[in-house]
Amino acid sequence: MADEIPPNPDYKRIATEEAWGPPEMFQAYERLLDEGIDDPGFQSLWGFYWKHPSERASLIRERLQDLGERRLHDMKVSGVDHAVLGLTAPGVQIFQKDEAVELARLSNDVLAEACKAHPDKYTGMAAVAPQDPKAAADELERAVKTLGMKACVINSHTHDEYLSDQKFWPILEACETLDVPLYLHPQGPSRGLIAPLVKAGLDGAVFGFGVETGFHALSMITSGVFDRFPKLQLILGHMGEALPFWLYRLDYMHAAGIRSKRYPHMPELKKKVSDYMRENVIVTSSGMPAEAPIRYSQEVLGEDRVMYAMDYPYQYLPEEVTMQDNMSIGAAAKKKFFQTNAERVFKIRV
Ligand code: 1DF
Ligand code: MN
Repeated sequence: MADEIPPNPDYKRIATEEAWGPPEMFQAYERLLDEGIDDPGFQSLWGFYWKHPSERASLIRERLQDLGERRLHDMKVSGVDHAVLGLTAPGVQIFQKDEAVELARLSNDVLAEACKAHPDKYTGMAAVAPQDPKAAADELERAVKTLGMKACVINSHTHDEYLSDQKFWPILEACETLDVPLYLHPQGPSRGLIAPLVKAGLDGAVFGFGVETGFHALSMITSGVFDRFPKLQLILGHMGEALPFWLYRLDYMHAAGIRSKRYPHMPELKKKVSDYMRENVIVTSSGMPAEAPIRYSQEVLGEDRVMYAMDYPYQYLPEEVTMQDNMSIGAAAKKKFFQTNAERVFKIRV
């Protein structure tokens, strides 16, 4: 095995998009697959990871379900000091309402136990069932106030519906009131987006996740979510699902569309799209350990809005930690990237 990556004397490494899941949820995934569930994104993703004999699929099945020695060992090997954990995609969002609500509670209880057993190693993000927005808001409150969770994670669309839809806004209101960020994590593209992507083999993390989740985040901005909830902080993985690269065009074309009233239902916003990106969005380097997009995002969003993430176990490559250690950015910016931005965003001290 490769040498262990030693601790860095200048900063702790806090990985902010680390995935896990309880056996109970995966058993329920298996049942959905065996029933032949009509959901192309889920079939593509979990038909592979749960059923496939390849080394990648079996390692991921095992690693996801471990919140103990194996995960802690892998963190040590890769020099990750602390992991912010979220229920893997699509979490409970694939189930019907009652099962989703129940499994969200179970997941949060299990994750809270692990965080309590290893407070120096783990921080938890709460899973919720958007299928029942009121129950989701209540569960988030329970998870934050009694289980000590520090964020809410939602794995993009829920049965093809997006958080731009006001029926979900009680969840966003709860995030704002409880003062916890919302990690909008990818899952497979919704029914209306996915067909050509699956056909090309590009619906997954390779590209389709970003299409789905970048669109989702943008539609939250353009539907006025952040005018209604100005303090809400949205975390996006994968270098902001490419949105930072688009800022100029988004500002120009969004304003042009509004000016000409092309879509009568589209609201005028108080600010430019890029203003919300700079005031309400934080991005992480999950899956994107490359220096150029990290530096670019720091430049356009600010050094306080770019955080490190590994995306264990989907992209468990210790050498990617070294790549990011070695970036030619200043010591202060690097400490923000690896440590202090995450400490501020999740209100933790590592
Ligand atoms: C994959 C990637 C799967 C990510 C994930 O959850 C995930 C993958 C199911 O490689 O299929 O979280 N990711 O965030 O890049
Ligand atoms: Mn991920």
